[in-house]
Amino acid sequence: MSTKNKKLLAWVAEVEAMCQPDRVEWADGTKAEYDRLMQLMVDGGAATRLNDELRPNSYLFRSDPSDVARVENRTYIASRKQEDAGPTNNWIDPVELKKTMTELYTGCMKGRTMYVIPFSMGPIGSPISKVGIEITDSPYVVVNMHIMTRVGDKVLKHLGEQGEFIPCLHSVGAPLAEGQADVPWPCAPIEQKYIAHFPEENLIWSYGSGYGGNALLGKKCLALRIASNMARREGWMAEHMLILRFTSPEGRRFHIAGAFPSACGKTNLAMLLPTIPGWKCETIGDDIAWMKIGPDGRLYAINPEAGFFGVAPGTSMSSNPMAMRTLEKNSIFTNCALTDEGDVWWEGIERPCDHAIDWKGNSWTPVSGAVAAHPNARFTTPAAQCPVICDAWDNPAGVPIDIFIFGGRRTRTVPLVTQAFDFDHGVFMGAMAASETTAAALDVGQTLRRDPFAMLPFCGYNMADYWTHWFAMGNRLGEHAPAVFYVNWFRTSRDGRWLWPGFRENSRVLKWMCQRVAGEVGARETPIGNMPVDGDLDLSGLDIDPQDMAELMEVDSAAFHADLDDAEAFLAKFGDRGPARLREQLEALKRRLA
Ligand code: GTP
Ligand code: SPV
Ligand code: MN
Repeated sequence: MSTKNKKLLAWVAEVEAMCQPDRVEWADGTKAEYDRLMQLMVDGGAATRLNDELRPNSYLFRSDPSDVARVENRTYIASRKQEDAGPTNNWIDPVELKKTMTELYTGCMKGRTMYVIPFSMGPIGSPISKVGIEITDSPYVVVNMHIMTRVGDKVLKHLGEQGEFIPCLHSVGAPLAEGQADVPWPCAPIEQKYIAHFPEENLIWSYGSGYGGNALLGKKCLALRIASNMARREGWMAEHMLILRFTSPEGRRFHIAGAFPSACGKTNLAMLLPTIPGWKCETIGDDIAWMKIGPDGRLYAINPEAGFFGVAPGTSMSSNPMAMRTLEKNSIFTNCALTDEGDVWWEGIERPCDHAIDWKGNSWTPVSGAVAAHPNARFTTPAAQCPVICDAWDNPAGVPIDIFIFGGRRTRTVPLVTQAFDFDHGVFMGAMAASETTAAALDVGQTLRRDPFAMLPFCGYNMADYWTHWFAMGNRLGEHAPAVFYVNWFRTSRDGRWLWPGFRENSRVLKWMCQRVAGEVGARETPIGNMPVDGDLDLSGLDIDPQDMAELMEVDSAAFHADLDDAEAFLAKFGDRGPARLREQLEALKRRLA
């Protein structure tokens, strides 16, 4: 440990006194530390080292079957006033919540090591980056943070004696009594889990879960819920967006940021290997974008993360070859299946598997009648290993965004692609976005829900104020505001087939967007937005039924009308706090559909 930051030292001492760990270790971010913690977890039965010939330096973990995803019902925005959290967030008075959680935290690290992880979200020293300190009793969290963020002494050095940091406290909530043996995946029962945010103090307290966004606090808790608050106060944006660079055969570059809800295709699009000749895609980020207006008036984005925490099932050499190559080595797998050869396996990997150990640790065969990998099984892998990582991915200045894409999972109603008439209309599209729910959250059921800007679970304040902030950013950006598009890769036929091949073929839709921005193609105006003129969407070499294509491009006014009723009811939840410009957009759409 090498810091003289008084605030940090005081906070660590305070947490140590409360949580009562057996010992305290400061994470230095080195490979030696990573290897030592992995060995500790292999010895303790929490991790399995994979076959080094098939998957060098990689490990598999199986979580407790109750702790497999984010828990939205246990996620709280504890602002002083409830209306500042808004109708879409869970709220508890911060004083009350701290009291409840202090009781839980008292003695909660007994028998365990408390790790102090200094980390940077974004390149160290970038004007957009932030320093966080995560305190955790989970060595699994430490090794994941090594990959997902920039960890260690270099962060402490940058922080200095006076620097500001975001305190992130995490415990799995499973103290060990004297002599009590540990379990492979310690966690607390659901009613004791709290993923708490105190936005007015830039403070995060998480208790009871060891999984993903519940526990790796730099990600959803800091980089979205807390950062969205800071961004609004400071005039920038923290969004649930992938970032990519798309380059035309002539060498013209377009930077695209896309917001889709969890498990709706960000990682896949970010690493896209285009099927159309001459076009090139390079990855900058796959989940989160922090964006600030630059000196030239354009919007610059950085990826605050350093790794990908991606959905494993469905990832294959045909759907996402660049992800498959990224995770060939130095990766952590959670809740995937283990093959007899000592490699990982999951549904949709497009490799045969006759026998495996499933995510629950049981013997599995293809006729077992259950999935081998949990639907929210994940890989943690270093961004720098991605074969198509963009050379600008860790540029502290970021990349200038030309295009925003919104979207979600809609089996019906929503066509393949539409372009907003202008930025205000684009904000309306983002605000009214809806998606069918996925396995990325444990407790949201299987329904269609409104998920504005894919931020429903991640906006750390009143969503109505968030929309106002989007309009304010639009005002400031003016003619530099990115063009806005809405996509749906997930439309199905009446007999349940995907109508659009998706994945690598999505490059065709990106090409159309870039050509629109470059003024190379026109558009057909429809009530819901501008759509491709017949022949402009490049379908060359693609074997797609013209009937399916027609259905993908259809605008069903009656279905949109029904959707509008739902959107209107959603907007009504926010009362007068919802921006008038959003209601104007809604009325205008109604008139166009009539
Ligand atoms: P989070 O990490 O939870 O934020 O998810 P994400 O938005 O990065 O989603 P991801 O790219 O991991 O995709 C999630 C699931 O959607 C996977 O099972 C993919 O196979 C599937 N998927 C992604 N893109 C497409 C597509 O274009 N078409 C279809 N049909 N499925 C897709
Ligand atoms: C998401 O759910 O959007 C994720 C996974 O990216 S987690 O980090 O668990 O939030
Ligand atoms: Mn995500």
